Parts: sequence; C-alpha cells; structure tokens
Amino acid sequence: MTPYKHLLTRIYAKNKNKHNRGHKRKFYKKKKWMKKMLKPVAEENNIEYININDHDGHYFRKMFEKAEKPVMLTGACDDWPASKKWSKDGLMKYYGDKMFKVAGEQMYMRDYLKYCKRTRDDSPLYLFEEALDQAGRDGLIDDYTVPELFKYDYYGAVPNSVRPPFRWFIVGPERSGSTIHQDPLGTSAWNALIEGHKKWVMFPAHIPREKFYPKKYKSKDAYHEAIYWFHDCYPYCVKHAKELEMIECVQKPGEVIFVPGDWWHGVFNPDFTVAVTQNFVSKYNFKRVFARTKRERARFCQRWKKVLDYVEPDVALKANELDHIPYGRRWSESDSGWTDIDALSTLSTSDIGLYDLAASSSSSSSSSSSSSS
Ligand SMILES: O=C(O)CCC(=O)C(=O)O
Ligand SMILES: [Fe+2]
Repeated sequence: MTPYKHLLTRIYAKNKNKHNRGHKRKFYKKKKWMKKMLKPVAEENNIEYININDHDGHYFRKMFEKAEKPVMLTGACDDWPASKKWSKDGLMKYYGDKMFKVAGEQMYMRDYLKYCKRTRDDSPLYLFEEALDQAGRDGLIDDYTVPELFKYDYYGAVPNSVRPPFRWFIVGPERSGSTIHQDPLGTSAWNALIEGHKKWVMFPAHIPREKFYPKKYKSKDAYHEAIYWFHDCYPYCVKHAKELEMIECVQKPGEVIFVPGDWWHGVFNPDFTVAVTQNFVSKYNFKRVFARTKRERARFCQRWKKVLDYVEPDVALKANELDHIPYGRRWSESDSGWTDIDALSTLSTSDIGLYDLAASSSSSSSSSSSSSS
C-alpha cells in the first residue's frame, strides 16, 4: 500500500460516520445533472456583475458593500501569476512536492491531483489550506494580490499568527463544494476563481436556515455535503426563489465574487476548481464583527483592542464605551488621499493610523493586504 492510499484509508475511516463519503448514490454517473449545474438556464444566474475598471471604489462600497449585496467582479485578477501557475499542470509543476491540508491531514499536491482524477466519491475530499505562507507553500502568497477594493482589513492591525484564520487556498474536483453556511464572526469575503466553475447559491442573513430544506428532508445532517444539498434541496429553493430572495450564479475563471457578512452561501464545483478566498473586516461590517469577536474570541478581542489602544488611546476608550471600534482612515481613490471615516468624526479628528500600523508591521505580522500584494 502506498503512503497515499494509506492516508486515504485513514481519512475515510475518520470521516465514516460524519460525512457520507464513498459512492453510495453514484453521483459520478449523473453526467446530465452535472452538465446542468455547469451550464444552468439564464434565469439561474441573477447576480449583478461589475467590471472593476468601469467604476471607482465608491461605487462598489455604496452599491454592494454598504448595501450588503453580493456582486460578481470582473477584471480584478487578470494579471495574477496564479492564472498560469494554478492550472492542473502548474500545480503539479510548482507545488507537486508540497503538502496541503486535505480533510485535516497533510497530503502531497501530486497525490491530491491523482485523487481528483480517479475519485468516484459522491462528495470528494476538498483541499482547504489556510497556512498559505508556510512550509514551502509560500509561493502561493506571490501568486495573487488582494484586490484594491478589499485591501484594508481591520483585523490586519494584529499579526497573522494571532488573528482568526482568514485566507484559504481551495482546490476541489468535480462534485466537491461547500454546503450552505455563514462565514465566521460576521466577516465578509471575496473568492477568486482561477480554474474551473463554481455554482453559487446565496440567501440574505434574515432568511431562516430551515427554509432552505424541503420539509420532507428531516435530517439536515445529511446536507453538510454540498452535493446532496444541491441535488435534493436546491430545486425546491429554485421554486421558492423569490420568497427566499435567492441569488445564484456560475462563477467563471477570472471572476471574483463578493459575499457580504452573514449571507448564507453554498458552493458546488461541477468541474475541477482552484480558488483563493479571504475574509475581512471593513468599515461596513465592523460593528457586527467586533460584537461577535468580543463574544466568540474574547481573548483575541482584548489583544485586538490593545493594538487599537496603542495606536489611539482616546479613540479606543471611546470605542469601549460605544462597544465598537472606530475604523481609522481609508484610502480614497477619487480624492487620491487618506480620509477619515465618517463614524470616527464624533470620536476623534486625529489620525488613527490603523492602516499605517498594519503596513509597517514585520513580515510575520503583516496584514492581509501587505502579505499578498
Ligand atoms: O467552496 C468554496 O469555494 C467556498 C468557500 C467558502 O465559502 C468559505 O471558505 O467560507
Ligand atoms: Fe463561506
């Protein structure tokens, strides 16, 4: 038995009860259904698209970030080295001998690619690597650049080693995916697709979870595999799309999707996909993220606040009173300069300098923006 097969056996044994692995439902034979997922009818693509070169940052912030509305961005990753290096051949060439996290285990990329080619699993193992800057994988960091629209990230004021996990390199064969979920701590996310196609389904935060499952499917546990949800529940949601305020689309290579905080979303890969995603805290989701961070990551939150205390004690003090932290300054494309954030005006007129701090920290403590640009 090769170590690779041995590893697979271990992963399957570990997940036997949890994940309905294997090919019980023979989805690998459902070619027609897979084709429909890859090429849906036009109505099943109702997300808005904007080319980032046609608008300034204000437009995106006002229309989508502030309005908490998903959008598909084009023109945001055209010049990334990733577009050459993250093909199947590229991954083999540049990362074949590097290890990546697959179902909690470390697997060589070359073995994972072999697995992707051969698997008949209903819900194949997904490669989800969060430590992009470690163990020889650090080339990944130079393969992409955080799009300008998402550069300023308030968690970026603390070292990467301390902040909650925030970026993932994601590889998955056809039939893999992420079942319906909300992202951690109320953060928003962008997800850039380099290879293949991703079918996305999204619901606003105020839609209760029960609504995404037809009543006859009592066991929601079965649906922590994306493929089962997309096959059994998604058609029901299509019928109730209006009431559920459902947004759906098929993302193509080179497109970057924006997922506002707390929106429910599920992803299905109808073919082999390679993507990178980052979660972030901005002016628009800050209040929510801070409240959740305080509740769910109390110790980290203290440290986060300390950094802010250090930068601007008066403001941090005020922030404690108000139970939210002010944001500092934002780079404004149209004004070509730094501007204070509105919410701050009542707290302090001085320079908060959060971003300066993030930008000047050491490489091990660099912000998401500086580490990947
Ligand atoms: O499978 C995907 O690409 C979606 C990833 C995602 O939603 C997440 O990491 O939270
Ligand atoms: Fe997500």
